[in-house]
Amino acid sequence: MERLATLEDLPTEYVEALTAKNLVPLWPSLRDVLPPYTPKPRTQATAWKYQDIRPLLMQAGELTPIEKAERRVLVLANPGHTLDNMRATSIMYLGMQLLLPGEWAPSHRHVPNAVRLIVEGNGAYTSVDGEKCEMERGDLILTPSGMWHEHSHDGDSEVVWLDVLDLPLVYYSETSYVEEGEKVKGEHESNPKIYGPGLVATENFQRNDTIEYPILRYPWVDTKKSLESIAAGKDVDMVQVTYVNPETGQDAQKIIGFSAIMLRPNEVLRLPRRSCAIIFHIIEGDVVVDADDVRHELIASDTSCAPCFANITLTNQNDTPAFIFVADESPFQKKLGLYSERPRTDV
Ligand code: GTQ
Repeated sequence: MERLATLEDLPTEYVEALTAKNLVPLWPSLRDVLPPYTPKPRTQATAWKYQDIRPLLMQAGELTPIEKAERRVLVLANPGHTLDNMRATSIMYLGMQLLLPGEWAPSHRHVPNAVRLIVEGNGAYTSVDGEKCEMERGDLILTPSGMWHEHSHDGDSEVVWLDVLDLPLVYYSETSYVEEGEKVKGEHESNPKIYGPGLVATENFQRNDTIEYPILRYPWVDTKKSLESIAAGKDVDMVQVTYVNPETGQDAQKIIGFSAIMLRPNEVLRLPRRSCAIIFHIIEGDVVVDADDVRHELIASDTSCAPCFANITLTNQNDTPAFIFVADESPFQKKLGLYSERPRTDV
């Protein structure tokens, strides 16, 4: 491709005359915004070790009372986007949130979609539009756009979870805002809309309700059991389940996709090269993540991300299985016609 003229090739007075009228020449930036053949991601393959996060998060618990934080979160920021942008990838936000015994993170609702993946502790729960969702390690809890949510803690140990939000996308599109809910802790019941595979509350069924988000809590015990039964099959290439909305069979949320991978003992899994960035969070076991020439050795509760079109290989070097929670941008990209796959370049 032809090398194009730069800003320096233009007379200073001309550039100043453009600037004064809010005009910009395209050609000096054309190859940046339309790079030849492959996107140039700012997202860097980055890992956040839980052993680094945990002491600093506990310190936040001492330094900042929950009333002064509302959400006591350390953001897992990708240096490629600069830290103040609070992005793990271009459209995904990650945060580690701490709730101490007896604390309450008050009710609010906002435009960005959120999920929680529970990392540590017992006795906390998130209430989503009045439905009480217990938080056990490895559980996935949805708080989709516009749904009221508050976090409470009746247990006696610290509770930590990973927040995954589409906040960077929503913020960039200038649609992000929050509404404050009741100032008092709500009384909530476990009242799931769906009680098991193929079972729905008759009340909803008779009213012919379409429930937009029929499942808000996906317990880890069930996810793990599903993975193990897939792994027990013959000739299975990849042991992975996707979190879906059972009403539609589509992704559980609209913008970020969620799944879980089981790496069998000593398994080496080479992922397809895809146009979306990806996040890995280790639930159990040890995993070596290679993304092109960057290697991260992760253990339970560690988190990493890889940019679009990376050649990603996941390796389990142990004689016991490993379990990984995965978030990616594929629902967003597929809905907008941006998604593609390419052959690996490391074969
Ligand atoms: O728990 O509602 O990490 O509103 C960022 C924004 C968590 C939450 C975050 C939020 C929340």
